[in-house]
Amino acid sequence: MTAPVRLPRLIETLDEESAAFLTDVLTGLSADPKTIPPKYFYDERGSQLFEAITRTPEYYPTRTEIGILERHAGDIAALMPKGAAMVEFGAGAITKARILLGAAPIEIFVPVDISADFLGGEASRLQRERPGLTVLPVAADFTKPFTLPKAVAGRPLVGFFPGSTLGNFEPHEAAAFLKHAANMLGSGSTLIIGIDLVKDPEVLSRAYNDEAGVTAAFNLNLLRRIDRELGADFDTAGFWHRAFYNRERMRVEMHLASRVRQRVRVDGRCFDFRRGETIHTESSYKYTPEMFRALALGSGWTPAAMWLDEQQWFSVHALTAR
Ligand code: AVJ
Repeated sequence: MTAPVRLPRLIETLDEESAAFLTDVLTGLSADPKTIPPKYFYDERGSQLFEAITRTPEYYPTRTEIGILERHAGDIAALMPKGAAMVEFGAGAITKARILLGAAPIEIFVPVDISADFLGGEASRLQRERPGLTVLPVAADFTKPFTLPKAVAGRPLVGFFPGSTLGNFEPHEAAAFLKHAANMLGSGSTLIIGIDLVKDPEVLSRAYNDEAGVTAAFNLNLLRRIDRELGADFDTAGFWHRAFYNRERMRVEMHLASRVRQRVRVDGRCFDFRRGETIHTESSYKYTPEMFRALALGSGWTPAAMWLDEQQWFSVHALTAR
């Protein structure tokens, strides 16, 4: 008798993922104004381009947050129970977690990221570096409920959500995410979260319009990905990167603006663009410390501590789940 054929789990997940990608793109391009969720920036090339953005002189958030984590690693680690499991949402290159893992009594590390290939490589590199730590990567869209590995059951849990990724969420989505994280990690757990702060609009605008054009390439890569994975016919030369700070809404907006009047096909469907019409690809909300603490307080968390850099450009908060 032959054993039943088992499809590798990764393949099934990928099919589900590209179906969701297609649905989200068709829905977003049918909307007025047109929009595509920023989580789709992160294919392998997009993840690499994001890492390159963090090295541009204009993009201050990454190096500022790393400075805060390094300077206060001891204080942050002191809030973590011994034997804790740390869950990082949107782990990417795992640079920032390494700082905390070096200072805190964490025994299990669960990096969660939507970019499965990138995550796998980074997780095995970390595991080789730290044989005493158990690294259990989870490839998942952390904006939706997902299952934690069984090995963390009974451990005190610490969530880690750096990079101001929460800023990508609309305010109501940010509240929903924080509630979902509080439920998943459980009452008494800790969340360490990095939040970019409101500041001089010039500084904000420059951070999303770097001279070298890395952010532009990152934004335009989304169209390449749609062409490649969904068989669309976007011509990237027909669009330009547009980013600005929207003061009323306290957010940086990124758009892809059509240089001409044109028609684009995605999966057999036509989408018309007026000259100058944009696809809104990302919002990056900025908070004041007070606004963020109020959001946390209303979403199941009690603010416990906050650390800032000298210029007060970026904040790292410790929250406790009620
Ligand atoms: C990873 C969402 C925090 O909004 O600053 C960087 C992504 N976009 N440059 C941000 C991003 C353009 C970044 N986050």
